[in-house]
Amino acid sequence: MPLRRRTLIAAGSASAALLVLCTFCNGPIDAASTGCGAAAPAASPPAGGYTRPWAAAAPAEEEPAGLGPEEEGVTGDLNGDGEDDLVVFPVMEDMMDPGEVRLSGAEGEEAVQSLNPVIADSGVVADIDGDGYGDLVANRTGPSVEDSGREPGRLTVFFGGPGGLERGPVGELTLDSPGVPRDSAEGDRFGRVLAAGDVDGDGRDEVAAGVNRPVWEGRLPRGMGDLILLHGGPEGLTGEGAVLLCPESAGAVPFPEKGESDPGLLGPLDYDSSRGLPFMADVDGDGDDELLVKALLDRGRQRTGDPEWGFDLSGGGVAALPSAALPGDG
Ligand SMILES: [Ca+2]
Ligand SMILES: [Ca+2]
Ligand SMILES: [Ca+2]
Ligand SMILES: [Ca+2]
Repeated sequence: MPLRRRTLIAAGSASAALLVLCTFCNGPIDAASTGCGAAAPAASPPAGGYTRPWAAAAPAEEEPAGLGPEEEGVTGDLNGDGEDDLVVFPVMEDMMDPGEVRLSGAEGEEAVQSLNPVIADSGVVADIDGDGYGDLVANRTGPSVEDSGREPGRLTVFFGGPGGLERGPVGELTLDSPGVPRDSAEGDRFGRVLAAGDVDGDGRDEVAAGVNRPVWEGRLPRGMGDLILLHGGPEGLTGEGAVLLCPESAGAVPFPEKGESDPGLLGPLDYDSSRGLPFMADVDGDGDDELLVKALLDRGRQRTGDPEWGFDLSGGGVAALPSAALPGDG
């Protein structure tokens, strides 16, 4: 995206100059340390152009209905009745309590299922094993409030069925699991941001998990994140065939954050997860989902209307969907 790069240089401000200088004086995050060296080949747009299902598929601006003031949550159909169930993650003072699932169509004690013993702060509902029931992929937090943002990220799966959550947690996955790129590290935030969809049309959903870049100069990198594509199966998520996806390889370029000298990337996640939102949708109409990232351009949670970049991951390949190839609002 040459336009954005020109804008950065033309700004000519002290902060922009500082940004460029400090990118190098502080020791750049290079390809060797991140595995983010090569640009992905550009995907060929479909003859009729990309469609815009992302308007419906993109994460909603507002939290799901039914959440309390100290709760966050995600929705999806775990018990297969066609209605969304609500997965609740306590936050603030209750953040070390296990979350719960509030099932659609159930009453009394059966209406609520605890995620105990898992303490999670985010998740996504996806059909990991392809049986037609939504499954919950949960991001486990650390053992205490202090550790929750610093402990290496861990993902676990609860399988859905007619009774809601029927099996799990199973298959805990970290950056140290066999086949997963990168290594676990303090503050890696692996899985704090999640998206799911079927990228290869085999009936099982894949999961894209956000991951912060490695610490450098003792500092946790803010706003510098990538995604790792993970495959699922009957025993949960596996590292086999995992793929590291970097913003730069889809043509995204760094830009300065308003009021800060930190370099920020147009990346999928931030340390506080407010930088970008990944999601999946079939934008070329071939029946497989593409992975898209909607950028959050500032701390005010202002979200752009369209995805900024993404990848077509069908057929085991990695092809870039830079914003220039995706239609805008016009
Ligand atoms: Ca349901
Ligand atoms: Ca399932
Ligand atoms: Ca699949
Ligand atoms: Ca597609």
